[in-house]
Amino acid sequence: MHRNLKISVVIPCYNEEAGIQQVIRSLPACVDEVVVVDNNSTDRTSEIARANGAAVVFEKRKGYGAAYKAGLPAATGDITVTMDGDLTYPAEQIEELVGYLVDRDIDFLSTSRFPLKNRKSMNFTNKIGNMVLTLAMFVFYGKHVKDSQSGMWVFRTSILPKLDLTSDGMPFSEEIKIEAIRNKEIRFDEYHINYHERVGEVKLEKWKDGFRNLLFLAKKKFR
Ligand SMILES: Nc1nc2c(ncn2[C@@H]2O[C@H](COP(=O)(O)OP(=O)(O)OP(=O)(O)O)[C@@H](O)[C@H]2O)c(=O)[nH]1
Ligand SMILES: [Mg+2]
Repeated sequence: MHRNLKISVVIPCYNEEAGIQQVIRSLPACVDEVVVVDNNSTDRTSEIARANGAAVVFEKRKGYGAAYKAGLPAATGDITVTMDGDLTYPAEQIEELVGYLVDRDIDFLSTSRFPLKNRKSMNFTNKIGNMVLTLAMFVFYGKHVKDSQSGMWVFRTSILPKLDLTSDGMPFSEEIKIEAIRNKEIRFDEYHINYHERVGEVKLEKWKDGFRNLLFLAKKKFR
C-alpha cells in the first residue's frame, strides 16, 4: 500500500529466468501484488516467479501485447505498475511515481527513459528506432511524448476497460499510450525514469519489430 492505495505490478515474461527473481526481490515494500505473465517460456521463469511470491498467469498466444492482455485484467490493485522481467526498469522509483500520479490527480502516467542516464542501457540502433517511432506517433496522433516505447506505466486500474487494446505484439506499448492520450476522460502525463542495462537474452527482433510498430501506428490511425 502507498497513500492508502493497493499497488499491483504486472510483468510480462518470455524466458526471463535470468532476471525475474531479482526483479521481484527489488520491488519496494509498498507493492501488494505481483502478477507475472508467462508467455510460453521454455525456461524456469514461472517456477522462479511463484517461488518468489508472484501470481503467475499463463498466456499461450505469443507476443508482448498478448501477454499484457492476459496479465493486466488479473491485477486487483487500485494502481497498476508495469515493467519488464529483465531488470531494466527502476523498481526503486515506484513510490515516487505513484506519489506523482496521486498528487497531480493523473490517471495514466507513462515513463520516459530519455535522456538516458546510463548510456550503456540502450544501443545506438535501438535509440534511433525509438526516436523514429516516437516521431511517427507525433505525426500520426499529434501528441508529443518523449518515449513512445517505454514499457513502464503507472495507472489507475479502473481506467483499463476504457482502453481499446488490440495489439498482440510490441506495438501494444505505444497503443496503450495512444488510447490513454486520446480519451478525454483520462489524464495523461509522462515522468522521467532511470533505465538500466538488460539482464538475460535479448528477445527483441529490432528491425522486424520496428517496422511492425510503424505499420501498426499507420493502420490504427486510418482504421
Ligand atoms: N520480445 C518479446 N518479449 C516478450 C514476449 N512476451 C513477453 N515478453 C516480455 O516483455 C518484456 C519486454 O520485452 P523485451 O524483449 O525486454 O523488449 P525491450 O525491452 O524492448 O528490449 P530489450 O532492450 O532487449 O530489453 C520482457 O520482460 C519480455 O520477457 C514476446 O513474445 N516477445
Ligand atoms: Mg526489456
